[in-house]
Amino acid sequence: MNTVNNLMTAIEDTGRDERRGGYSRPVYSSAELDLREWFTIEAQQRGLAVEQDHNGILWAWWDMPDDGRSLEQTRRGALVTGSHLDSVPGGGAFDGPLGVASALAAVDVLKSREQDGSLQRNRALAVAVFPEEEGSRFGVACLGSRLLAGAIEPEKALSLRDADGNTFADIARANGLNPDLMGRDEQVLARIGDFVELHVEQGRGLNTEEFTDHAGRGPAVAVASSILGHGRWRFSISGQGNHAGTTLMSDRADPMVAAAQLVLAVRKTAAAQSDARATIGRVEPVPGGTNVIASRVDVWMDVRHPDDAVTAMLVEKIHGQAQKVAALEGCTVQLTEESYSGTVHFDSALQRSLEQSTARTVPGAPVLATGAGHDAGVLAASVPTGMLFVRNPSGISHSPEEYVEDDDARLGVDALVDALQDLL
Ligand code: HGY
Ligand code: MN
Ligand code: MN
Repeated sequence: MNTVNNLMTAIEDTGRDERRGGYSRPVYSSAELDLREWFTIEAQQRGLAVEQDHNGILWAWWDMPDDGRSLEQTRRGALVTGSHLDSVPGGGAFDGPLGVASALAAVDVLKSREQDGSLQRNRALAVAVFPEEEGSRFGVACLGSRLLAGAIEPEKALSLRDADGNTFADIARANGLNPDLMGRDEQVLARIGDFVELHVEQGRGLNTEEFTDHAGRGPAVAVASSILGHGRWRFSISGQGNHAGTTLMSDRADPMVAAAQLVLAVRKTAAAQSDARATIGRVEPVPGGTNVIASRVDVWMDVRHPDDAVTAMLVEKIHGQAQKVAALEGCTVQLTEESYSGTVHFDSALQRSLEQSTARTVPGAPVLATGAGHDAGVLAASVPTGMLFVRNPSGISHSPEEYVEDDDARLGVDALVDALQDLL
């Protein structure tokens, strides 16, 4: 059977982005569909029963031996692990797929332990793959888990559009889903007793001096404690589209100028607020011609802070600054909140279990908060969830430079196996 490194090698050419570098695997793109196919085959080769639910989430079931109960009864309160396969544009190889590959590799070990009698299972296990975790195609992060948990109205989700104007409803339908059946799914939620997601660490929490041993490398695995509250907002700045050559500098209402000042204001405001993070990573001028003064510029902002009230205050402050710089340029600005997830503290009992099992496998494994959002964060409102992080030497993520060393990936699987065994 494949180890986690073989599994990751098998998909290392899927969805490569020659222009940006790294990988671009938007949900329901050919690249992500190829990864779904890879997952389905690998899971079926392990004897797992693969199903897709109404929200497009894949579930690979390691069911219990037949004991007279119905299949549905044996699946209630199951142990679930897994992650996502979609990526940000030009993303790294590990964000998402490492959790899925590690779950498959963990099933190999757990199955062999059941065979040799060192594992007595009390419940079913499932490996889940959540669609649109990054929100890169339809703009809302964790769209699949939000639909499952009822954290987004199906109508809003179905009307989301991608850059080509396709609605999520159309794309879901084209991929065999029935939009009318999407939304909170009590039956699927009842099957999740605990959800444990392994994920590449997306910061330097495992590489600071504090955790570095004599070999200059800290422990390879950490247990998650919380997820920073985070949201996405869109500023639409409108001015007067015009000719770059015939329009005098004194005759302009150029939204690009206001957008540039907004970017600087966001950096300044967030840098002045401890623990805050605010980013503008996407600016789209309309029409976007070199010899054209834009008529409109859309600017997307990502703001995060442990205290939801502070996040709201920061957004308000930046909104005021946007209105000011827009007015100075003879432009107008409209602000739209696209998504928001409050700060999440993981289930304390599950976190303790993960700490105990991880202490056996990776002594000194720390407990880390994360600034990155995850499906485990969205599901935390409905079921107990927890996370394990695997060392990323540079801490860089959402970038082609995201990296996990083979040995650390294997240690991550060892930690996941022990964590799942304790919970099974
Ligand atoms: O944006 C995030 O934090 C996550 O990677 N979706
Ligand atoms: Mn990500
Ligand atoms: Mn991720």
